[in-house]
Amino acid sequence: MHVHDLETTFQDKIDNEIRIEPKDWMPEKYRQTLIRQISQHAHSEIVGMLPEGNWISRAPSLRRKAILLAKVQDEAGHGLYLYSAAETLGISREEMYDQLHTGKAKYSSIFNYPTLTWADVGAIGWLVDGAAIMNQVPLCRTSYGPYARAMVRVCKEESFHQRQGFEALLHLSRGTEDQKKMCQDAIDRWWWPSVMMFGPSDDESPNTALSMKWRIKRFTNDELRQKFVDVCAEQVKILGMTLPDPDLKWNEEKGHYDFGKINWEEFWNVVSGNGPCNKQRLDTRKKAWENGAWVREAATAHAEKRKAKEAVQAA
Ligand code: BYC
Repeated sequence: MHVHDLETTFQDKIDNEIRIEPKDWMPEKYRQTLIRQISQHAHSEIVGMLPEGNWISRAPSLRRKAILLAKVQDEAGHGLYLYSAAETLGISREEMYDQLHTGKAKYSSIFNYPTLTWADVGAIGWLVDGAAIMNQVPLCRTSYGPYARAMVRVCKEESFHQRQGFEALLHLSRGTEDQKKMCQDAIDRWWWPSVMMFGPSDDESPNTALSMKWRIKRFTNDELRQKFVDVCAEQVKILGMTLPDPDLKWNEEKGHYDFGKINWEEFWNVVSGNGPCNKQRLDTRKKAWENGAWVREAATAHAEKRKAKEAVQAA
């Protein structure tokens, strides 16, 4: 078939909600866009274990510790499904790790902020996982089959994460004066970075147009951000706390909340490697990769030994 015909057939499938599968023909740019987005998503899950992991040994009770351990472990699982989904597009896991470690691949800006108190664990669950769900529920219907299927399970787990975060904050919000202060302080620090997680505004988002045409994305960055603000502006009332935005106001005409200006300078500064924890996060990942070298070598040697043994037995 002619490339033009292949492209038409491909777009027809997309328009008719037929999933694209690994062995189907796809435009090279579609493949590259998916590798970029899925691998960056995977890196975000893995790097995302670090800020919360910081509190596992200091969780205030055994119950909180068990929940947090399970949550952080879930994030590792999400990373693994996503790396596997990206591998179906013809990139190896080693190559993806290399892109992360050399700074070629991005990961979510949000994980470059520090977790200063226990309340940060609650705020991450409520706001960061809350933002993640907003973005990921539509990805369950993304046009590439393996990515969409991975997202179904991820979303179920994320929704539990969001609730555990909210519940942890609710507990603090009904506690002592110090606990209430800690709760408000965490919300104040995590709010704007969470709003930024959705990426640049639509008129500054170079990838959105094609990703919408190919139904990789179902909503634009600004559409999802607005949904997130609308939900949180109501939920924060249940906590009896406030969001740090004096311009947050219900707009009857629009049927949405208006909100203040986003500090895009801060966003791009963090994305380009200069956030409060970028260096620390990457150094930790690189060290883990280097420290794990012997495990990878031993596993490979063992697999080869078994293969050789099986070959002898089969002969
Ligand atoms: N941080 O044209 P745009 C989680 C980059 S993990 C850093 O709008 P696109 C969790 C963007 O990559 C959450 N970079 O791009 C885990 C692009 O640069 P490149 C992660 C960002 O792809 C543990 C440039 O800016 N979720 O939930 O159309 C614990 C221009 O942007 C960010 C995902 O990865 C950012 N925030 O849209 C708790 C979801 N935003 O790549 C929770 C999947 C933008 O051209 N990804 N950039 O060099 C997506 O949905 C889309 O990739 C985005 C960006 C909406 C993020």
